[in-house]
Amino acid sequence: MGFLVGKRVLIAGIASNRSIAFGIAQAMRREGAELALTYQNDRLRGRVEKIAKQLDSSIVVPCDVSTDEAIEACFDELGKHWDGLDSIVHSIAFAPKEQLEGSIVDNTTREGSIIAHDISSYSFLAMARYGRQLMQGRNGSLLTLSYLGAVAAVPNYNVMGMAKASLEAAVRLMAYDLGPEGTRVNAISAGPIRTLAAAGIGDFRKMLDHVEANAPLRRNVTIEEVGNMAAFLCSDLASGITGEITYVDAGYNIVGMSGYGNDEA
Ligand code: NAD
Ligand code: 0WE
Repeated sequence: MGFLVGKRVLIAGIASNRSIAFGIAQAMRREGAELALTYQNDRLRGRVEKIAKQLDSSIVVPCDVSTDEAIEACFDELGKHWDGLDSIVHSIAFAPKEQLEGSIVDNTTREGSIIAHDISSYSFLAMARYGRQLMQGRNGSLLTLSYLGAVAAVPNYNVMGMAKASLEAAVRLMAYDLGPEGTRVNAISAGPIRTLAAAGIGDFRKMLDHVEANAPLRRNVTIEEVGNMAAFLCSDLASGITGEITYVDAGYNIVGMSGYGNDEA
């Protein structure tokens, strides 16, 4: 029997079958969870509904996280289907494209910074607030997705690095706040994966090649591998883990001298 049997999970951030959130949904479904999915806008609705069918899910609700009203409406709608919720998966990030290149000092705008932090960090906190009631008394958990750029200077990641640092701090503060009611809060810091969010990034191939050449495992990670860690973290197997950032990156983050000792410069 799967280790998520009887768990109800809301998953936000599926845009395609390459999305990290899709890998997470598949792994959780495999382990027996019941899933509800959100979609950002009408452009994505049909696609997410099709994916929901594959995952035996009939709960598909809109949730553009740029307003509290939409987030509140999403949980109101969910409450019509479910009388309780065990986990929320937040797999959402956005910064205006032109913010993700060149000099962070020259190119970052006040507006770009506000959007990046709003959509990529604050929205996780807001989802926790509006989901809190449904999660009462179930020893549930919240999960978000981060990236190495939160804690190290990654070229071009720029203001998204600031937003991910804020997100990781939010994980710790939320874990401290919600711990007394039994709710755990964690993040997975994933290695680079070719998704829609990566599609717009120049030189992404070069980053994947760099990780493949230098990560201890000498390869990149998959959405299936991130999905397995997500399923574990949201399960009772992880009942003692909260406030933690877990790397699923083929070990790349522990290397202290990338390139030295292999053929890459
Ligand atoms: P993706 O494009 O498949 O998913 C990003 C999702 O964010 C989409 O579903 C999109 O609809 C959603 N989104 C953006 N703005 C939104 C809004 N205003 N309201 C609601 N939803 C909104 O890409 P992905 O790579 O699967 O990204 C998921 C998460 O994983 C992000 O937090 C990203 O930072 C993180 N991450 C990605 C990588 C990578 O290399 N792909 C690595 C580490 C972490
Ligand atoms: O978190 C991310 C990407 C998030 C992202 C992607 C986009 C592309 C389209 C946020 N906003 C936007 N806005 C858009 O208009 N990653 C971890 C993937 C990623 O993005 C990078 C990376 C990596 C890795 C950008 C620069 C350098 C490295």
